[in-house]
Amino acid sequence: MNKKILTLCIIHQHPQILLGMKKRGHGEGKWNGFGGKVEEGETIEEATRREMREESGIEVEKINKLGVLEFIYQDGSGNMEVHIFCAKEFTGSPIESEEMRPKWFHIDEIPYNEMWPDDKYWLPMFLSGKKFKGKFFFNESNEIIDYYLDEVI
Ligand code: 8OG
Repeated sequence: MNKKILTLCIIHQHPQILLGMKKRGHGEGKWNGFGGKVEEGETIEEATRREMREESGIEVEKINKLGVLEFIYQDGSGNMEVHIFCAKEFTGSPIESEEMRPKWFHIDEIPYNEMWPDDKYWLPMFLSGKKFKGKFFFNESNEIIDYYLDEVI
């Protein structure tokens, strides 16, 4: 089965991060960073900037890749490889799009219960600026049945 390549970008302006409430599609009802599928002819970095612009209205120039995670689903929806970037600076102001409603969260008040279940494992590494790679296996109810996560030195 073909693996989908996706991007995810979180703005980190300490002590806050910018998340968005996903209003439709895959991950609806969850807080997440901004991102989506890499299109043909586009680099992963170009896709990261485009998705950020389309979903939140802001422009990011300098982005730093902190993680690569693979998600394996048993429901047959296809495997994914998500490239996770941190941006510290941006231009413009976050605005609500058809896909996302942006909101700043203090890093002590991250809504893990309303996020993808894997996020509580890797987001602390992200917040401390560590690089990581990992793999998460989900059952048909989208619960994690196995995972590994390693810091990349
Ligand atoms: O294009 P689409 O809206 O389907 O993109 C899905 C977005 O969700 C993309 O940014 C990648 C991201 N994403 C997953 N799985 C997970 C996950 O388990 N945790 C987090 N934080 N993001 C995920 O597809």
